[in-house]
Amino acid sequence: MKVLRNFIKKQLNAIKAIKKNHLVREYFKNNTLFLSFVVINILNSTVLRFFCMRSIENFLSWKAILADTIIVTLLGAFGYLFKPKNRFTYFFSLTAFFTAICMINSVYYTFYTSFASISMLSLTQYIGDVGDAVVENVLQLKDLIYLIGPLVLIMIHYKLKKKSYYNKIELKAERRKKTIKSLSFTGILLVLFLITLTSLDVSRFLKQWNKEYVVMRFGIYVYQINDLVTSIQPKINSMFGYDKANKNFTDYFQNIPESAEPNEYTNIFEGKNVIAIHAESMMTNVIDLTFNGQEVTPNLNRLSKEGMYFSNFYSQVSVGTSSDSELTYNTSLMPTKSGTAFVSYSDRTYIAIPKLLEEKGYYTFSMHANNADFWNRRTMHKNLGYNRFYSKTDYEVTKENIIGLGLSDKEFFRQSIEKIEKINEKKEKWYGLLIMLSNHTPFSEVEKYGEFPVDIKETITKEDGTTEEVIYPYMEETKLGNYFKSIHYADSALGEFITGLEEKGLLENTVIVLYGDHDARLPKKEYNRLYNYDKENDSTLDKDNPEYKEYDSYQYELGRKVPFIIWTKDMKGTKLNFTNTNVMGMYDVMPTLGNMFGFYNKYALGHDIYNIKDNNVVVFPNGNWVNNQLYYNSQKATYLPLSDEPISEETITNTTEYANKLLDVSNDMIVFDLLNPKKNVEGSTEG
Ligand code: GP9
Ligand code: MN
Repeated sequence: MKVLRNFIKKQLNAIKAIKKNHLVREYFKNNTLFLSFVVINILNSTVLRFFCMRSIENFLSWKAILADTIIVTLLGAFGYLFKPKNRFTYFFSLTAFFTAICMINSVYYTFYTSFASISMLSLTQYIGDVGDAVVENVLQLKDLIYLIGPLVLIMIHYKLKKKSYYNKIELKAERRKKTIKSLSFTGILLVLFLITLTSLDVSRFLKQWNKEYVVMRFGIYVYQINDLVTSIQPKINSMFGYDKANKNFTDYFQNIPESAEPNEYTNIFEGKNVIAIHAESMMTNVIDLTFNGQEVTPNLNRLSKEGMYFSNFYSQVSVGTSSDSELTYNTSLMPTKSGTAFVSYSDRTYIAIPKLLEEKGYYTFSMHANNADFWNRRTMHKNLGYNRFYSKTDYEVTKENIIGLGLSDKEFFRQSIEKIEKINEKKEKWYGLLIMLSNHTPFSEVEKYGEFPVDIKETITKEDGTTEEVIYPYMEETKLGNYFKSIHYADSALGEFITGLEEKGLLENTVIVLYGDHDARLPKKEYNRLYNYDKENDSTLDKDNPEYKEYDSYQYELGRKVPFIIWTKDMKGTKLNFTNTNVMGMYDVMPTLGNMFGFYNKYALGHDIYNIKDNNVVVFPNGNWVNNQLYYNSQKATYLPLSDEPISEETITNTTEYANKLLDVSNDMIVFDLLNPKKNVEGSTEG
């Protein structure tokens, strides 16, 4: 009986399979054109990834293939709305469009090791610069490979025509049904795709600047659509409200003087060369921190003690992290409220440190051994006025000298010195911004940082007089512990850099300016362990323990301080060698340095710290602010007093209003391009 039942079951399954196969075959036969269209365009996108990112996991990335399928079937589905005889024109036009996207990106990638953006193409200077080169490059065979797709589609079309494929009559209802069926299939794929997205995928997709990642996970077609939306968004934002924005802007700056108010630091560095160091994730809390008597950052400590050190300095970044910090440092403006200035508003006019120094006869350059399109720096550095941006392709990067995101800081600095030496030979005065990279989250390549234990070693004397070494793990194997190892490496790179510059005589007439770009972005509990370690139990002290140091969200937020140092080799022991403890923000750098080097930007949002002194307020992009008296959390409308001075409600209200106004004006200046002299007379840099 059982045998018979199994036999019948098997036969039924076989019939089902045949029927299924038959259906599949039928489907293929009736939809040859649509399927060819789908396959051709997915293949083209895959070929593009193959030429650009030659690892199997990249070009055969199933997420990208799925995303390509979604876009192609989504648009393809509407082809069924046409009568069969007109469908080829629709599918072919789409294929031509998709092929063009692949070809343009293929050519672009050869030049820039990145993918094309519509917003960049709208920059005429860009087209001028690469125009000839593009024409030459188009002749490369690999960029023509994509044409095979449309050619194959034409061939299929003629074959089908011969077989009278287009002769059948389809009623409107049938055509609509087919469209809905294909759209439903796309919908299922879309759900599948969405549920597999990680938060990193989503965040990178929204920010769009890590183009390789977006193409790898979302395919070239989704990338290009996303790029179109991100390029249009700033235009839409700036369509309404110009008059109001312009009025607020004019009001805000009407009482600001036309030139700097002099103080005892005016022009002290005029004519000197500058090396500005953008220290990735460097925080103030590492200064003077030791483990087992070893300094975490001996070189940073030395610079802070020999130079002018600002110990109460804050970075003011938003989602644009490194790029926001570069924006605020260079222009004294705040990050934008939506998008990031570097990516969404790279075509706006900025008054920036390099531009103003160039006007004073400086040669200006920036150096960063990462992909030039990271954070859209290629475009933005040019816009900010850097005469030359040395990026990854200007450096020798081998497998052995990579840490984290790219070239190790030690190697970066070593190769940069060679470049600076050449610049120094040719240029009379120069200013360079060097952006470090190795000390970047997740700080996991511990083996590459060199030995730096972050445990506690104690020698105990036993009753019999013998000694024993006890080791408590403390920060070992923690994220913050790894951060200390990483920053120890970065600090050692910094030390080698200073020595290297000295050896080449490049410190003689040079001012070093160093800023931490933002905090290490590590969870609060990591700091709790650092400050409240219970070594006996290898855990964190209880809150009711008398030794327990409060580390709540206020301490955490204030603990995000980063160092800012101005140093020259002969500053030690002079009147410039001291620690300034007044609260100061990244937006105060431009006015403070401006006074020292002799340049001025009326439209800076920060202040020269030596004019504003202890009256300063640092506004954060989320509306929180801090001054010497208190830290105000505007979201919760609560504050933490920082001094014994009484605080009035009125001061809080007025300062919060000031903070909001400043953020609005800053955002408007960027979004409405108010510093563009062509659009706005008030914003002219002349006069
Ligand atoms: C990338 C580097 C890091 O080149 O500057 O950027 P971040 O992740 O810190 O914004
Ligand atoms: Mn950074």
